[in-house]
Amino acid sequence: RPRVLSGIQPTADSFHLGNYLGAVRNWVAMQHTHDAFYCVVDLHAITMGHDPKILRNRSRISAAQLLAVGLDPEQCTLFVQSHVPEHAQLGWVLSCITGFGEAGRMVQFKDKASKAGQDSTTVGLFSYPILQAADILLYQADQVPVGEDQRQHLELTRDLAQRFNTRFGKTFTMPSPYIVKDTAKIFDLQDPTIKMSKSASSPNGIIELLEDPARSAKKIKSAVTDTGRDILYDEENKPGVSNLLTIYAALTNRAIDELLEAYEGRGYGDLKKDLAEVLVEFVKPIQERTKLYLDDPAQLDKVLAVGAEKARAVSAVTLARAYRNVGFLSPA
Ligand code: AQP
Repeated sequence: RPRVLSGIQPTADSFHLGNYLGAVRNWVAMQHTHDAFYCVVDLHAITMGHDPKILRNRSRISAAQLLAVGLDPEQCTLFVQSHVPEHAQLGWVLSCITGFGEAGRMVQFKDKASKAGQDSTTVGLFSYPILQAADILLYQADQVPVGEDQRQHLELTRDLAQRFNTRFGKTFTMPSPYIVKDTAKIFDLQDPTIKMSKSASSPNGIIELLEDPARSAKKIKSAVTDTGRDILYDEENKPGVSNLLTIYAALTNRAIDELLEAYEGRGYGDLKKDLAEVLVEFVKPIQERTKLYLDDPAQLDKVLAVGAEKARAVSAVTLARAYRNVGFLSPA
């Protein structure tokens, strides 16, 4: 079976629909076809400033949500990044073969740094994509299921794998991004020209899986739509309606063409009302299951402990090989 690795940051009290449709939904599918490793990347979550108590809580909420949307610890390895010290260890080695200019060209870093300002921008935020490369390469992943916003980081990962292998001998598998075109970028409901995002979206622009479903329904109904009245899929001229169609199609497993046919001659209001209902029915069981997992933190911690052990069995082998190849003495 090909190997996959992906991660999600515990930086909010809930995942949003973009996280789910762009990435996590594919994780669930791939656990049945791949040797899958998924992690809650808490090391990444401290790059922008955080509160320790909130972080701890969000790490548990993230793991609970991943189980609630369908990850099965019998089918995949689910773990918390900080439980596996090899991530930080390999991150250091990779940072020593990454150019300063190369890391500085990462668009996500530039965006976040420009918003935070120089005094609040950490070195951790700068080296974030290098740690991400370590996450992936440690597991010798063949594929990395992510949203479109991660494509550049994946390119860096590939460059680093290639460079390391060329300089120090074959050590890492070359990973490929696994990006499903239809849902690679879910847009903000209030500004459908930007991606739905924890940090950049306004509260009405983002659907959180764990928020009150009535609130989600309201947000769908007040989503910005476009001029004209026809329901058409046209990303350029009708980004708002197109985004709603993408979400609708993904949640119902229907083709966009089928939806266009069903809504021919009908208005935006009908589309929004129906999508709101679909969404409410979709999130309700996820919320119930998340609550069940959170109500039993001992069991959740056990799942994560087993996951960390399985993850270490793989990552320790890769790290040892990388250390050896880079020239570190083996401990006697
Ligand atoms: N809008 C999106 N559409 C499709 N995929 C998305 N992802 C994030 N936003 C969208 C994918 O979700 C996965 C987890 O991402 P993350 O943990 O890195 O989350 P994030 O980047 O912190 O999420 P945000 O909302 O994008 O946060 P900010 O605004 O802080 O950058 C990834 O695979 C990502 O591609």
